[in-house]
Amino acid sequence: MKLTGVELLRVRMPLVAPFRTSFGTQAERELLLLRAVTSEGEGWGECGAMVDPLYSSEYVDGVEHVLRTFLVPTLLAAGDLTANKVAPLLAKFKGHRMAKAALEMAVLDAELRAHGVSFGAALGSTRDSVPCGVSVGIMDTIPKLVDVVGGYLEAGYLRIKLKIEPGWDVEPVRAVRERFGDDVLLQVDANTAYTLSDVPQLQRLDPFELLLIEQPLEEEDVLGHAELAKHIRTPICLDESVVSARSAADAIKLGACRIVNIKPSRVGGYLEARRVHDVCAAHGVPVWCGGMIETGLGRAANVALASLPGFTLPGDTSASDRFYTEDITEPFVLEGGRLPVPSGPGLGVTPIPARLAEVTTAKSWLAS
Ligand code: SMG
Ligand code: MG
Repeated sequence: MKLTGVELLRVRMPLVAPFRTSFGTQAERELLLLRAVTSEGEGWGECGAMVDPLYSSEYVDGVEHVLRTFLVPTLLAAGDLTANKVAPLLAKFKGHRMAKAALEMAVLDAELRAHGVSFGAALGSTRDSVPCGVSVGIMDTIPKLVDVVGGYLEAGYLRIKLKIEPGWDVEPVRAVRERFGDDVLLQVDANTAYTLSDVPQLQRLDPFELLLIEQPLEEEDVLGHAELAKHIRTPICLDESVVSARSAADAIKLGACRIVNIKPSRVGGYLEARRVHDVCAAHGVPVWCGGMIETGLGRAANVALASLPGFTLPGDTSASDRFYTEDITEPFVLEGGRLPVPSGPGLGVTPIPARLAEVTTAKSWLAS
């Protein structure tokens, strides 16, 4: 297969409601899509990066720049290409994992479509649907939060994740437990908002039997997480800190986490995400699939990944209508708290042309 060109599409979609995390509030999702054109057909990629470098260091304009200047030209010049060659070809460029992940995803999609193989089959799927959780933002009031959580439980979500930050942690958790009971699978995500001086406050979450606390401390503080783990009962799950299979192995060995959130964009692509899964499985560490407010394209690939055997916890693989009134693909619809794993070639979904045109704010074509 030869890569002949890549189209970069800048897309902007309103969210059904603002999504507030410990690092900011988002009312719309602006992201980058890639259409890889190859000698065997085309494939789609989606980049997890947000407009501002607040979740991690990457951001949409930076991704676009590194793709245009370094990553895409390298693959265009590479001659015979397979998805497995993408990461080794791009390895000399440090970092920029979200940019690399999007490009690899587009090449992988093109390759799999050409061979008539689905993402799920290629990655090692063992199920045809996956259990779904939902990530619930920080709200202005506790009654509003309880209302929103009630709506998601009614919709069938099998696990609730509450975004937390100092000042919004024990009380929201208590309110959700009091209203919906101890059987609800409940977890929290701090997006690095705490420090080790918050140990006493984080200990106050212990009685609520949470599934996990996600990324309480900063990204680089793996040893801090190992220290925190000695003082709290809630299992620690790492998100931002795990950027590769190697860093996952290190974190596990150091005792920094008992569970891992796998986001393909954060670790440089679906092929590395599978290696993170394999490393965790080898250590008996449960994993689940994270989310970056994906469109139907990224969602399709995430659902495929989440159908691997080590994904034993429900992921942030919510339905399209969790964030979007109208998706750019056929929507993913919750059925009994689960989403079906697409079975068609490649991602198994494609953008609806008229819908894609509506949300596209800029396009550019890169070719050799
Ligand atoms: O796609 O359902 C989704 C979002 C899930 O909470 C979610 N993602 O840290 O896990 C996380 C956040 C990162 C993105 S927040 C803007
Ligand atoms: Mg997270």
